[in-house]
Amino acid sequence: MANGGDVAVSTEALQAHYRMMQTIRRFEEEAARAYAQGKIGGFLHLYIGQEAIAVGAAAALRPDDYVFQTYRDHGTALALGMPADAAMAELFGKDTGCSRGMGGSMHLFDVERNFYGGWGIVGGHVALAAGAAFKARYQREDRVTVCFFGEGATNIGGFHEAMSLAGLWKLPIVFVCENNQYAMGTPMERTTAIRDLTLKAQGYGMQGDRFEGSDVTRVYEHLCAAVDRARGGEGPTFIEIETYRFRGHSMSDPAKYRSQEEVDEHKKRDPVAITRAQLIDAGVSEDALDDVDAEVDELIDAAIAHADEAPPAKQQVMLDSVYVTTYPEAG
Ligand SMILES: Cc1ncc(C[n+]2csc(CCOP(=O)(O)OP(=O)(O)O)c2C)c(N)n1
Repeated sequence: MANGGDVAVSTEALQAHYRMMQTIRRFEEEAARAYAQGKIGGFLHLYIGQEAIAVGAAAALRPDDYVFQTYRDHGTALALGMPADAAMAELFGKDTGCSRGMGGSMHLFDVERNFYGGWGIVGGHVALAAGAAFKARYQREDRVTVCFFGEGATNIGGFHEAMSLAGLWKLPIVFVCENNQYAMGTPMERTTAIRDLTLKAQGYGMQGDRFEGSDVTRVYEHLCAAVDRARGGEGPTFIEIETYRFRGHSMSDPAKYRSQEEVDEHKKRDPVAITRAQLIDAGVSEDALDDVDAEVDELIDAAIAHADEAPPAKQQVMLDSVYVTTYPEAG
Protein backbone atom coordinates (compact mmCIF):
# COMPACT_ATOMS: atom_id res chain seq x y z
CA MET A 1 0.00 0.00 0.00
CA ALA A 2 1.26 3.46 -0.86
CA ASN A 3 1.17 6.42 1.46
CA GLY A 4 -1.52 8.96 0.76
CA GLY A 5 -0.15 12.23 -0.55
CA ASP A 6 2.19 10.89 -3.21
CA VAL A 7 -0.32 10.73 -6.04
CA ALA A 8 2.01 10.07 -8.97
CA VAL A 9 1.19 6.60 -10.27
CA SER A 10 3.99 4.73 -12.01
CA THR A 11 3.49 2.01 -14.59
CA GLU A 12 4.68 -0.47 -11.93
CA ALA A 13 1.99 0.73 -9.52
CA LEU A 14 -0.64 0.49 -12.27
CA GLN A 15 0.52 -3.05 -13.00
CA ALA A 16 0.09 -3.93 -9.33
CA HIS A 17 -3.41 -2.43 -9.44
CA TYR A 18 -4.21 -4.46 -12.55
CA ARG A 19 -3.03 -7.65 -10.85
CA MET A 20 -5.19 -6.96 -7.80
CA MET A 21 -8.29 -6.01 -9.82
CA GLN A 22 -7.90 -9.16 -11.88
CA THR A 23 -7.45 -11.17 -8.65
CA ILE A 24 -10.74 -9.80 -7.32
CA ARG A 25 -12.52 -10.44 -10.63
CA ARG A 26 -11.29 -14.04 -10.90
CA PHE A 27 -11.89 -14.68 -7.17
CA GLU A 28 -15.53 -13.70 -7.59
CA GLU A 29 -16.08 -15.55 -10.86
CA GLU A 30 -14.86 -18.72 -9.19
CA ALA A 31 -16.86 -17.97 -6.02
CA ALA A 32 -20.00 -17.67 -8.19
CA ARG A 33 -19.22 -21.05 -9.76
CA ALA A 34 -18.65 -22.63 -6.32
CA TYR A 35 -21.94 -21.13 -5.12
CA ALA A 36 -23.79 -22.72 -8.05
CA GLN A 37 -22.14 -26.02 -7.13
CA GLY A 38 -23.55 -25.75 -3.61
CA LYS A 39 -20.15 -25.30 -1.95
CA ILE A 40 -21.05 -21.91 -0.44
CA GLY A 41 -24.04 -21.39 1.85
CA GLY A 42 -25.89 -18.22 2.76
CA PHE A 43 -25.56 -15.09 0.63
CA LEU A 44 -22.95 -14.10 -1.93
CA HIS A 45 -22.84 -10.47 -3.13
CA LEU A 46 -20.45 -9.91 -6.01
CA TYR A 47 -18.36 -6.78 -6.53
CA ILE A 48 -17.71 -7.40 -10.24
CA GLY A 49 -17.62 -4.01 -12.01
CA GLN A 50 -16.64 -2.05 -8.89
CA GLU A 51 -13.03 -3.32 -8.48
CA ALA A 52 -11.30 0.01 -9.21
CA ILE A 53 -12.81 1.48 -6.04
CA ALA A 54 -11.45 -1.08 -3.58
CA VAL A 55 -8.04 -1.16 -5.23
CA GLY A 56 -7.63 2.62 -5.68
CA ALA A 57 -8.78 3.27 -2.13
CA ALA A 58 -6.56 0.61 -0.54
CA ALA A 59 -3.55 2.12 -2.31
CA ALA A 60 -4.27 5.48 -0.68
CA LEU A 61 -4.15 4.05 2.85
CA ARG A 62 -1.49 3.16 5.37
CA PRO A 63 -1.53 -0.36 6.83
CA ASP A 64 -2.73 0.88 10.23
CA ASP A 65 -5.73 2.81 8.86
CA TYR A 66 -9.16 1.34 9.65
CA VAL A 67 -11.49 0.09 6.92
CA PHE A 68 -15.17 -0.85 7.16
CA GLN A 69 -17.29 -2.30 4.34
CA THR A 70 -20.74 -3.78 3.74
CA TYR A 71 -21.57 -7.39 2.86
CA ARG A 72 -20.15 -6.69 -0.65
CA ASP A 73 -16.74 -7.10 0.87
CA HIS A 74 -14.52 -9.57 -1.02
CA GLY A 75 -12.82 -6.90 -3.15
CA THR A 76 -11.96 -4.68 -0.20
CA ALA A 77 -10.60 -7.57 1.85
CA LEU A 78 -8.36 -8.79 -0.98
CA ALA A 79 -7.20 -5.27 -1.86
CA LEU A 80 -6.13 -4.78 1.76
CA GLY A 81 -3.99 -7.89 1.55
CA MET A 82 -6.17 -10.70 2.87
CA PRO A 83 -4.84 -13.94 1.33
CA ALA A 84 -7.23 -15.40 -1.27
CA ASP A 85 -7.06 -18.76 0.58
CA ALA A 86 -8.40 -17.24 3.81
CA ALA A 87 -11.14 -15.34 1.97
CA MET A 88 -12.27 -18.32 -0.13
CA ALA A 89 -12.19 -20.69 2.85
CA GLU A 90 -14.43 -18.24 4.72
CA LEU A 91 -16.94 -18.29 1.86
CA PHE A 92 -16.88 -22.10 2.01
CA GLY A 93 -17.54 -22.01 5.80
CA LYS A 94 -14.20 -23.60 6.62
CA ASP A 95 -12.04 -23.41 9.76
CA THR A 96 -9.11 -21.82 7.87
CA GLY A 97 -11.32 -18.89 6.78
CA CYS A 98 -10.50 -15.40 8.00
CA SER A 99 -13.41 -15.60 10.47
CA ARG A 100 -12.87 -19.35 11.02
CA GLY A 101 -15.91 -20.06 8.89
CA MET A 102 -18.26 -18.32 11.35
CA GLY A 103 -19.05 -15.32 9.16
CA GLY A 104 -19.15 -16.41 5.53
CA SER A 105 -19.15 -14.05 2.56
CA MET A 106 -20.83 -11.13 4.30
CA HIS A 107 -18.52 -11.07 7.32
CA LEU A 108 -14.94 -11.08 6.14
CA PHE A 109 -12.77 -9.65 8.90
CA ASP A 110 -9.02 -9.20 9.26
CA VAL A 111 -7.93 -7.40 12.41
CA GLU A 112 -4.24 -7.81 11.53
CA ARG A 113 -4.85 -5.65 8.44
CA ASN A 114 -7.27 -3.34 10.26
CA PHE A 115 -10.15 -4.52 8.11
CA TYR A 116 -13.16 -4.37 10.41
CA GLY A 117 -15.75 -6.13 8.24
CA GLY A 118 -17.94 -7.20 6.36
CA TRP A 119 -21.40 -6.02 7.79
CA GLY A 120 -24.92 -7.11 6.85
CA ILE A 121 -27.14 -4.38 8.28
CA VAL A 122 -27.43 -1.61 5.70
CA GLY A 123 -26.02 1.61 7.18
CA GLY A 124 -25.35 0.08 10.61
CA HIS A 125 -21.59 -0.18 10.17
CA VAL A 126 -21.28 3.52 9.29
CA ALA A 127 -21.79 4.35 12.96
CA LEU A 128 -19.18 1.75 13.94
CA ALA A 129 -16.70 3.36 11.55
CA ALA A 130 -17.36 6.77 13.09
CA GLY A 131 -16.65 5.13 16.45
CA ALA A 132 -13.27 3.88 15.20
CA ALA A 133 -12.47 7.38 13.90
CA PHE A 134 -13.46 8.85 17.27
CA LYS A 135 -11.19 6.35 19.03
CA ALA A 136 -8.26 7.36 16.79
CA ARG A 137 -8.88 11.04 17.55
CA TYR A 138 -9.39 10.44 21.31
CA GLN A 139 -6.20 8.41 21.61
CA ARG A 140 -4.29 10.85 19.39
CA GLU A 141 -3.47 8.14 16.86
CA ASP A 142 -2.40 9.15 13.39
CA ARG A 143 -4.96 6.82 11.77
CA VAL A 144 -7.69 7.46 9.24
CA THR A 145 -10.89 5.42 8.91
CA VAL A 146 -12.45 4.70 5.53
CA CYS A 147 -16.04 3.47 5.46
CA PHE A 148 -17.63 2.08 2.27
CA PHE A 149 -21.37 1.68 1.69
CA GLY A 150 -23.93 1.77 -1.11
CA GLU A 151 -26.19 4.67 -2.08
CA GLY A 152 -29.10 2.83 -0.43
CA ALA A 153 -27.39 3.26 2.94
CA THR A 154 -27.53 7.06 2.64
CA ASN A 155 -31.25 6.90 3.49
CA ILE A 156 -30.66 5.01 6.74
CA GLY A 157 -30.63 6.55 10.23
CA GLY A 158 -27.23 5.12 11.22
CA PHE A 159 -25.62 6.84 8.24
CA HIS A 160 -27.00 10.25 9.24
CA GLU A 161 -26.08 9.87 12.90
CA ALA A 162 -22.52 8.95 11.96
CA MET A 163 -22.25 11.81 9.45
CA SER A 164 -23.63 14.22 12.00
CA LEU A 165 -21.06 13.45 14.70
CA ALA A 166 -18.20 13.09 12.21
CA GLY A 167 -18.93 16.55 10.84
CA LEU A 168 -19.39 18.10 14.27
CA TRP A 169 -16.22 16.62 15.75
CA LYS A 170 -14.17 16.76 12.52
CA LEU A 171 -13.35 13.08 12.83
CA PRO A 172 -10.54 11.62 10.69
CA ILE A 173 -12.84 9.60 8.44
CA VAL A 174 -13.63 9.27 4.74
CA PHE A 175 -17.13 8.11 3.84
CA VAL A 176 -17.12 6.37 0.46
CA CYS A 177 -20.51 5.86 -1.14
CA GLU A 178 -20.22 3.31 -3.95
CA ASN A 179 -23.23 4.41 -5.97
CA ASN A 180 -23.91 1.37 -8.15
CA GLN A 181 -27.35 2.81 -9.04
CA TYR A 182 -29.52 0.11 -7.43
CA ALA A 183 -30.35 -0.91 -3.87
CA MET A 184 -31.29 -4.55 -4.50
CA GLY A 185 -33.77 -4.04 -7.39
CA THR A 186 -34.65 -0.42 -6.61
CA PRO A 187 -33.10 2.40 -8.67
CA MET A 188 -31.97 5.43 -6.71
CA GLU A 189 -34.58 7.79 -8.23
CA ARG A 190 -37.30 5.76 -6.49
CA THR A 191 -35.78 6.22 -3.03
CA THR A 192 -33.92 9.53 -3.03
CA ALA A 193 -35.13 13.04 -3.87
CA ILE A 194 -31.73 14.31 -5.05
CA ARG A 195 -29.29 13.03 -7.72
CA ASP A 196 -26.10 14.51 -6.23
CA LEU A 197 -25.55 12.75 -2.91
CA THR A 198 -22.78 15.13 -1.84
CA LEU A 199 -25.61 17.55 -0.99
CA LYS A 200 -26.10 15.36 2.07
CA ALA A 201 -22.50 16.09 3.14
CA GLN A 202 -23.21 19.84 3.11
CA GLY A 203 -25.87 19.32 5.75
CA TYR A 204 -23.21 17.99 8.08
CA GLY A 205 -20.59 20.63 7.34
CA MET A 206 -18.21 18.33 5.57
CA GLN A 207 -16.39 18.35 2.28
CA GLY A 208 -18.03 16.45 -0.60
CA ASP A 209 -16.52 14.90 -3.71
CA ARG A 210 -18.13 13.07 -6.61
CA PHE A 211 -16.72 11.28 -9.65
CA GLU A 212 -17.03 8.26 -11.93
CA GLY A 213 -15.11 5.29 -10.57
CA SER A 214 -13.95 2.98 -13.36
CA ASP A 215 -10.40 4.42 -13.48
CA VAL A 216 -8.31 3.10 -10.60
CA THR A 217 -5.87 6.01 -10.77
CA ARG A 218 -8.68 8.54 -10.49
CA VAL A 219 -10.02 6.71 -7.44
CA TYR A 220 -6.55 6.65 -5.90
CA GLU A 221 -5.98 10.38 -6.45
CA HIS A 222 -9.33 11.43 -5.01
CA LEU A 223 -8.94 9.11 -2.04
CA CYS A 224 -5.41 10.41 -1.38
CA ALA A 225 -6.77 13.95 -1.18
CA ALA A 226 -9.55 12.98 1.24
CA VAL A 227 -7.30 10.77 3.38
CA ASP A 228 -4.70 13.56 3.59
CA ARG A 229 -7.41 15.99 4.70
CA ALA A 230 -8.56 13.61 7.41
CA ARG A 231 -5.01 12.87 8.57
CA GLY A 232 -4.18 16.56 8.59
CA GLY A 233 -7.01 17.35 11.02
CA GLU A 234 -9.18 19.04 8.39
CA GLY A 235 -12.10 16.73 9.04
CA PRO A 236 -14.13 14.15 7.15
CA THR A 237 -15.03 13.90 3.48
CA PHE A 238 -18.06 12.28 1.89
CA ILE A 239 -17.24 10.85 -1.52
CA GLU A 240 -19.86 9.60 -3.98
CA ILE A 241 -18.33 7.32 -6.61
CA GLU A 242 -20.48 6.46 -9.59
CA THR A 243 -20.14 2.77 -10.41
CA TYR A 244 -22.16 -0.24 -11.55
CA ARG A 245 -22.38 -3.86 -10.51
CA PHE A 246 -22.35 -6.12 -13.54
CA ARG A 247 -24.11 -8.97 -11.68
CA GLY A 248 -27.32 -9.08 -9.67
CA HIS A 249 -27.54 -7.79 -6.10
CA SER A 250 -26.71 -11.27 -4.81
CA MET A 251 -26.57 -14.72 -6.37
CA SER A 252 -30.34 -15.12 -5.96
CA ASP A 253 -31.09 -12.00 -8.04
CA PRO A 254 -31.55 -12.51 -11.80
CA ALA A 255 -31.55 -8.67 -12.14
CA LYS A 256 -34.71 -8.50 -14.29
CA TYR A 257 -35.26 -4.85 -13.30
CA ARG A 258 -32.70 -3.57 -15.81
CA SER A 259 -32.19 -4.18 -19.51
CA GLN A 260 -29.31 -6.03 -21.13
CA GLU A 261 -28.61 -2.85 -23.13
CA GLU A 262 -28.12 -0.92 -19.90
CA VAL A 263 -25.73 -3.54 -18.52
CA ASP A 264 -23.81 -3.71 -21.82
CA GLU A 265 -23.46 0.06 -21.87
CA HIS A 266 -21.87 0.03 -18.42
CA LYS A 267 -19.61 -2.90 -19.33
CA LYS A 268 -17.93 -0.56 -21.81
CA ARG A 269 -16.39 1.02 -18.70
CA ASP A 270 -15.15 -2.26 -17.23
CA PRO A 271 -12.42 -1.14 -14.79
CA VAL A 272 -10.24 -4.20 -15.40
CA ALA A 273 -10.34 -3.71 -19.19
CA ILE A 274 -9.66 0.03 -18.79
CA THR A 275 -6.55 -0.61 -16.68
CA ARG A 276 -5.32 -3.22 -19.14
CA ALA A 277 -5.74 -0.75 -22.03
CA GLN A 278 -3.88 1.94 -20.05
CA LEU A 279 -0.97 -0.43 -19.46
CA ILE A 280 -0.77 -1.34 -23.13
CA ASP A 281 -0.75 2.39 -23.96
CA ALA A 282 2.11 2.76 -21.47
CA GLY A 283 4.13 0.15 -23.39
CA VAL A 284 3.40 -3.03 -21.41
CA SER A 285 3.02 -5.99 -23.77
CA GLU A 286 -0.09 -8.16 -24.13
CA ASP A 287 2.11 -11.15 -23.34
CA ALA A 288 3.22 -9.64 -20.03
CA LEU A 289 -0.40 -8.99 -19.06
CA ASP A 290 -1.42 -12.50 -20.15
CA ASP A 291 1.30 -13.79 -17.81
CA VAL A 292 -0.24 -11.79 -14.95
CA ASP A 293 -3.64 -13.26 -15.81
CA ALA A 294 -2.19 -16.78 -15.79
CA GLU A 295 -0.56 -16.20 -12.37
CA VAL A 296 -3.84 -14.86 -11.01
CA ASP A 297 -5.69 -17.92 -12.37
CA GLU A 298 -3.21 -20.16 -10.55
CA LEU A 299 -3.67 -18.23 -7.30
CA ILE A 300 -7.45 -18.51 -7.48
CA ASP A 301 -7.37 -22.20 -8.47
CA ALA A 302 -5.16 -22.76 -5.42
CA ALA A 303 -7.62 -20.84 -3.23
CA ILE A 304 -10.49 -23.04 -4.43
CA ALA A 305 -8.42 -26.19 -3.84
CA HIS A 306 -7.49 -24.92 -0.38
CA ALA A 307 -11.13 -24.15 0.46
CA ASP A 308 -12.27 -27.53 -0.85
CA GLU A 309 -9.78 -29.40 1.31
CA ALA A 310 -9.86 -27.29 4.48
CA PRO A 311 -11.65 -28.73 7.55
CA PRO A 312 -15.18 -27.43 8.19
CA ALA A 313 -15.90 -24.74 10.77
CA LYS A 314 -15.83 -26.13 14.30
CA GLN A 315 -18.87 -25.97 16.51
CA GLN A 316 -16.64 -25.37 19.53
CA VAL A 317 -15.28 -22.17 17.96
CA MET A 318 -18.85 -20.92 17.60
CA LEU A 319 -19.61 -21.68 21.25
CA ASP A 320 -16.33 -20.11 22.42
CA SER A 321 -17.13 -16.95 20.41
CA VAL A 322 -20.47 -16.33 22.12
CA TYR A 323 -20.49 -14.17 25.22
CA VAL A 324 -22.55 -15.73 27.99
CA THR A 325 -23.68 -13.90 31.07
CA THR A 326 -24.70 -16.02 34.05
CA TYR A 327 -27.16 -14.53 36.48
CA PRO A 328 -27.34 -15.46 40.19
CA GLU A 329 -30.16 -17.83 41.07
CA ALA A 330 -33.43 -16.00 41.70
CA GLY A 331 -34.50 -15.78 45.33
C1 LIG B 1 -31.37 -2.19 7.75
C2 LIG B 1 -31.49 -3.10 6.58
N1 LIG B 1 -32.57 -3.00 5.77
C3 LIG B 1 -32.71 -3.82 4.70
C4 LIG B 1 -31.75 -4.77 4.44
C5 LIG B 1 -31.89 -5.67 3.21
N2 LIG B 1 -30.93 -5.23 2.20
C6 LIG B 1 -29.77 -5.86 2.04
S1 LIG B 1 -28.81 -5.13 0.88
C7 LIG B 1 -29.97 -3.96 0.55
C8 LIG B 1 -29.73 -2.91 -0.51
C9 LIG B 1 -28.66 -1.95 -0.14
O1 LIG B 1 -28.28 -1.22 -1.28
P1 LIG B 1 -27.04 -0.25 -1.27
O2 LIG B 1 -26.89 0.36 0.08
O3 LIG B 1 -27.17 0.67 -2.40
O4 LIG B 1 -25.77 -1.21 -1.45
P2 LIG B 1 -25.44 -2.25 -2.63
O5 LIG B 1 -26.04 -3.57 -2.23
O6 LIG B 1 -25.98 -1.71 -3.89
O7 LIG B 1 -23.94 -2.36 -2.64
C10 LIG B 1 -31.09 -4.13 1.35
C11 LIG B 1 -32.28 -3.29 1.31
C12 LIG B 1 -30.65 -4.87 5.31
N3 LIG B 1 -29.68 -5.76 5.12
N4 LIG B 1 -30.53 -4.01 6.35
